[in-house]
Amino acid sequence: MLVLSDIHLGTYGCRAKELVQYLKSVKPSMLILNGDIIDIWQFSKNYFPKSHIEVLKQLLKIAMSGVPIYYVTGNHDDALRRFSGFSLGNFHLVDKILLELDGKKAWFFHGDVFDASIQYSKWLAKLGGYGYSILILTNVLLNFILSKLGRDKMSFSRKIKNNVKKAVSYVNDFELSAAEIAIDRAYDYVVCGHIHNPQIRTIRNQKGTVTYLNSGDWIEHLSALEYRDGEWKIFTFEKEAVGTEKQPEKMPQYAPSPKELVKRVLDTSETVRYPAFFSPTNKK
Ligand SMILES: [Mn+2]
Repeated sequence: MLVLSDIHLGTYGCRAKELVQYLKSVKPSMLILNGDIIDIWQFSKNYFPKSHIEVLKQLLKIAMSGVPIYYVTGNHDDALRRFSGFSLGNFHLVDKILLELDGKKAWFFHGDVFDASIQYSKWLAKLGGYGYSILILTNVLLNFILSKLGRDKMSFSRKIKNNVKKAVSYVNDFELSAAEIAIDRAYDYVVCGHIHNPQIRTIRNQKGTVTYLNSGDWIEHLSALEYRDGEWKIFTFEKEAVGTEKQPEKMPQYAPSPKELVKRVLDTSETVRYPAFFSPTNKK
């Protein structure tokens, strides 16, 4: 079984080429996509390069081969949540999975349910790479106004630094929250994504023990969770092996020119026959 999360297709940070290489190298018996696969928040129709389409192609290939796929919704693809429960063949769209895994109970969900400050981070995330410069500019402007009003200056960046300190404890709080509920419910494994922090860790409290797992992400850690013969393992892509490309990829040309479209529509070189594949007389 393979667990992937936080791929963030459609964003500049997504390391799609490496992921394609990884997907080509594995043959999972089951695939769990644990949220934030296609980044619908930050999705821009101006950025969806070939390698991102290739990721979708590889996922489709796995689906077509009959492997059960569970797409667990995350906060960056929360637009899909209104379709939760949708199934098509071996593909299932869900908000969580309870899985019996070699006699043990495993609980999979993305993890943004713990994120109380989600609205704030959503706002910051949308600003993306420009976020910091916009922040500084706003700060300069604000301090100008404050000084005109004869009031004290404020520092946004100090506030952000404090937030980074908080972020460290946030990861720990997240892991403990997930583990605590999982222990209460007597699960053996709790598997999340969301915080971009690959992890396999045993967490204990007065009530019991659970194994907390996180599949990490494909922006920074290039990681996945692999389960085989009762054993969990974190896979990490060797970045050195591929050579990182800094240059943004060229976009494929989607839309044909009007002239090209006319040529395509009038083209007679291919004919589709009906009935072709589904007629019993055509069966060998
Ligand atoms: Mn997330």
